[in-house]
Amino acid sequence: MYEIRKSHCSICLRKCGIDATVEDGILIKVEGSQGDGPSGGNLCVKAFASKEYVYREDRIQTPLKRVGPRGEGKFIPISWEAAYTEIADNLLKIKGDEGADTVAFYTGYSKWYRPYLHRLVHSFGTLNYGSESSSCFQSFRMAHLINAGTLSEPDIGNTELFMGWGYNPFHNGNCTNVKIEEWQEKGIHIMVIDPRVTPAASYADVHLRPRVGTDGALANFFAHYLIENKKTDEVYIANYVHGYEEYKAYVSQFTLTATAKITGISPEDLLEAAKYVGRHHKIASQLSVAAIPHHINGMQSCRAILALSAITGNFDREGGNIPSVHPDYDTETYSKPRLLFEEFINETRPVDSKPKIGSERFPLWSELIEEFQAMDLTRNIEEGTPYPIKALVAFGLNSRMFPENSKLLEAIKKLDFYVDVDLFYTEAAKYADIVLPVCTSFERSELQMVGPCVRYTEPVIASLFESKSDIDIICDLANYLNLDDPVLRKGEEYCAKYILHDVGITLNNLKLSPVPLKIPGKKPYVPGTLLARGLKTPTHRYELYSEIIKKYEQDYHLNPLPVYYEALDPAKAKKYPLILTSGGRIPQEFHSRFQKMKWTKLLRPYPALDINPKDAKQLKIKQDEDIELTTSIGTIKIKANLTYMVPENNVFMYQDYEDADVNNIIKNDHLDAYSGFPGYRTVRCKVQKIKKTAKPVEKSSKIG
Ligand SMILES: Nc1nc2c(c(=O)[nH]1)N[C@H]1C(S)=C(S)[C@@H](COP(=O)(O)OP(=O)(O)OC[C@H]3O[C@@H](n4cnc5c(=O)[nH]c(N)nc54)[C@H](O)[C@@H]3O)O[C@H]1N2
Ligand SMILES: Nc1nc2c(c(=O)[nH]1)N[C@H]1C(S)=C(S)[C@@H](COP(=O)(O)OP(=O)(O)OC[C@H]3O[C@@H](n4cnc5c(=O)[nH]c(N)nc54)[C@H](O)[C@@H]3O)O[C@H]1N2
Ligand code: SF4
Ligand SMILES: [Mo]
Repeated sequence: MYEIRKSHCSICLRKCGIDATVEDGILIKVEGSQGDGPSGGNLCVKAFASKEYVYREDRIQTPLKRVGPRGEGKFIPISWEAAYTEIADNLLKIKGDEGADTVAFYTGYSKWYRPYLHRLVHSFGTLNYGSESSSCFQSFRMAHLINAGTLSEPDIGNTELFMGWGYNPFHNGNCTNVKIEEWQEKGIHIMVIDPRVTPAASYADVHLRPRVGTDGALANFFAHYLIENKKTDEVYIANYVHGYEEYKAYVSQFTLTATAKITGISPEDLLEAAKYVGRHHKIASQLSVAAIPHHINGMQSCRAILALSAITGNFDREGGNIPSVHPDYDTETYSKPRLLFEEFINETRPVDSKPKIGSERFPLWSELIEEFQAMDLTRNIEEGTPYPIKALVAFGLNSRMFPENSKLLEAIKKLDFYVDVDLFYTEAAKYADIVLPVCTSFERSELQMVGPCVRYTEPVIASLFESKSDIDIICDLANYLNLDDPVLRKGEEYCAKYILHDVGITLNNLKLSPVPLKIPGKKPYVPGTLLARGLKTPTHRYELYSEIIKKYEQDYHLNPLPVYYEALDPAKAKKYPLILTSGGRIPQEFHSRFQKMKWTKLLRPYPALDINPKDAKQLKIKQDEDIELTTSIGTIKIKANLTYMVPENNVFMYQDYEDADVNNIIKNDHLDAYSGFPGYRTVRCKVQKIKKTAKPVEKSSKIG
């Protein structure tokens, strides 16, 4: 007997609805769920691989206790009771001896349990909660907060020109929001700014291909052109913008000639593009939360791009960039009623904690972001300053996402105690004292926002082996640690009811509904509201000159204007003539998670470096040939993929390959001083074919 049950995909953020076919307690098929979630019943290749994902052979089956040296991977299975007791004993001892702040809590990409983990960290008594967002999204958010005090998103449906900076939705979540054809039918013009030729670029009316990491210069050039040619909105600027004169003076250096030299785009194309932008009034911009910030000038480039919406009068205006409704942030702009995630997280926030990890090195990050900057973790453990981290509790730590990750693993060896909670038996798990097994979205309950709706999915199969849901583990830990947190200690459903408190939907309503329920009485945001009320910046205006950054100008040499500076790593250009850009998404991979998936691996079975055929010809490299990719700190072996999609002198590859770990050859101090983000996408390198060494002639032992 089979049954179709409602579930959802939890691989990426989009939470596409799934109709799961289950037979005798086994997941046998997944299909998109019509009318559930933004995908409208579509699923991408990753969700279609759900069955293999759920039943992957390397899933952790029971709690484990390490018995060999860290990293060797020798464990014995133990009971949940024994694992929890050991964790609680160790963490409470470290807290008692050294203070709660010496325990760091970390989460990898998964977002669904984050408010619960964040609350646990607060209840434990520290602010040392960090995540993969030290390399994703938050730098983009910082730029928004600095400029406008809030996140914003493009109002594409009402715009005249959509500018997509590092925009290729076909590869990052393709089953959902690719509406380019619809927009074009409505007469919306599209400009894509991407060094590569991509599916999205192929639709663009204008495709600009700047050298990677030079978007800030391009944006400042557009600003200079618009100002010079009186294409700005002077009334808007006078009423709502701060620092315009300083900005105007600064961007004047981005002349046609200077910008052509920086970006590699010809002066003629630059001028054409600027004129094209200037012909439009309503302009909406979207920028990648990864590709633009993943340079050491990334935060300021985001600011420079966003600034265009202020000088053209497009911020908080219909058809421009509208303050956005992010469920986890921006309580002010998030239209009510809403889920109480923010209150849930902050109710137990400690008041007398030490500054978060990375505060001394990245004070701007520390002021704006509610997390520690994880790119400072390795240094902190090694140097023990300003105070030492003694223990790490990680939910899904994929060490391979960190630059020079072998150093992170070495540092982890020095910790007094380390717990890792994951689905799979990863490299980082091998270093843990205790490893806990979690289950997939098909095996757990979960409350979540899906656009303007809320949904509660329940398990469609029993959790495999002895695995548990992350939230159950977090609530159990609150009990074993004897925390003064009655909410968390009452378990997942009680917490869900707390979070739902204000929206007029009960948990029972949700359990009975096959589709997500719209939050009643939720009012859509009216553009202009925030401008009229005054922005949440120090001057209550849109800050082209940032009063927040000004505080760090003298001691940290941070610049309050959206300045452009070179992003390439300073290795010698002569020795490393090519630029390495690692990270462009490929549809069938998802960071570390699909590396061992046989089905999706069929689409690209081995790690490959995309290289322009002209560069390949010069290097005498052929398609699929084995090559070496070398940076100033190391070499990996990989196969060549010859493609005109990538520009000359610039090689691209995806990250997270076990046998070709690109992040391990990127220096861990190649970081953005404003955000702490790694410069994954502007690294000097060289490529060469692997010289076939002649096989040594074996000496015969029988000398005749
Ligand atoms: N299939 C799949 N989907 C994913 C993920 C995944 O791993 N696999 N990861 C998820 C995550 S965590 C994230 S953050 C998002 C990221 O998703 P995206 O924001 O789409 O990021 P990328 O695909 O890395 O880059 C988008 C485009 O930016 C271009 N680009 C690279 N460098 C530059 C630059 O300096 N300037 C400009 N203008 N363009 C540049 C690239 O060529 C690429 O075409 O995807 C999410 N979705
Ligand atoms: N070179 C380069 N490096 C990059 C990037 C790049 O573009 N280029 N992108 C950066 C970005 S944007 C991101 S977001 C990061 C990727 O962020 P990562 O954190 O590296 O992402 P994943 O590998 O998807 O997941 C991390 C771990 O979580 C585990 N996991 C999966 N689901 C769950 C769950 O429900 N519970 C628990 N406890 N664990 C779970 C996975 O098995 C994995 O071990 O990589 C960053 N690194
Ligand atoms: S876009 Fe793909 S991976 Fe992301 S939730 Fe939807 S089906 Fe899953
Ligand atoms: Mo990301």
